[in-house]
Amino acid sequence: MATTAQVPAETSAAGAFVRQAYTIRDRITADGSSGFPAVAGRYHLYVSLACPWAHRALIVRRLLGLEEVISMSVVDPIRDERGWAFRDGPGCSRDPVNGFQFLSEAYLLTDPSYVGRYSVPCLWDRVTRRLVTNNFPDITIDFETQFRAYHRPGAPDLYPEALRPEIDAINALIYEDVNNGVYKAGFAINQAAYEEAVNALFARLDWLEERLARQRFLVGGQLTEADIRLFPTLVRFDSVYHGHFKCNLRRLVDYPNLWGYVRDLYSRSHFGDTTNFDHIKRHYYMTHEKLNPSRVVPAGPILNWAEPHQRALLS
Ligand SMILES: N[C@@H](CCC(=O)N[C@@H](CS)C(=O)NCC(=O)O)C(=O)O
Repeated sequence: MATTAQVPAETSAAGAFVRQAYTIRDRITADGSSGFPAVAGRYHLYVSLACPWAHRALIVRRLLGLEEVISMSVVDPIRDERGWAFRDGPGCSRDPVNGFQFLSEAYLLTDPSYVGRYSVPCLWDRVTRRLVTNNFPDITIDFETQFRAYHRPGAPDLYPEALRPEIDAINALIYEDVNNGVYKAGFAINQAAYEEAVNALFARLDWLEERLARQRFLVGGQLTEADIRLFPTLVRFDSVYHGHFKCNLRRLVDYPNLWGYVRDLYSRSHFGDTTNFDHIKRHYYMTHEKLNPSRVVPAGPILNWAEPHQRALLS
């Protein structure tokens, strides 16, 4: 079993946020050579609608038409010291596969000595009764490349072979400075670590703003895995990262191209309709008690996602 003991995400000696390494890292393969064959009805995806890493998997599952192939449960957005839980509530689902009350049960059945965080997204295997992976970058890539036989007719190729080097390169930059950058700013425990993260984040947003002035999508004139990974961070930006994580040099709406780009994606099937601001805001403001001890959830910001954009002219 490809799991190892680990320590939770925490802060370095210099006060910087350090993301834990992913520890359950098996892969699903079309030919079954990994021991986990891509088979309809075998796997179950656990997600939170609040979580940007899980949001990627939600979008890809729907874009590729895998809803009937890979089943899914949505955890309650409020996480306490027991971790993610299955409760009744708007937009949440119970766990129909195992009847778990807490996501920790899936981790501990997989590896009774597991000491890491019980994170979403993760993928459960009904046959071996264990988690296959909680390594979020692999989940979307395996949906895109290993489940091809089950994609809906006309499904987009989100990870085309010819574009993979460029997609991988831009994903690495965006992960470091933007996707994880907002967490590094938000969870820094001293001024220097915060400033380093926030400056790198906004330098990268400035760079993306320029790139997206000339092209509709991040790579190759078509929607790819790179856009799927950037969208969940951008769509949350003004609602949670700007205030709660102190990423406030600028708002996203102050960047005409980035704001147009994210509205363009939001208006497409399976981007806006997988975005749940109620779960997003309640999760961030009510779960990170150190950052927001009152757990009061702000009312704003008011954002007009339907504002017209001219992005089609760039195609
Ligand atoms: N597995 C990764 C990435 C996924 C992730 O961070 N998921 C968050 C939600 S956005 C989570 O489930 N955290 C659970 C926890 O910290 O207890 C990690 O834990 O760093």
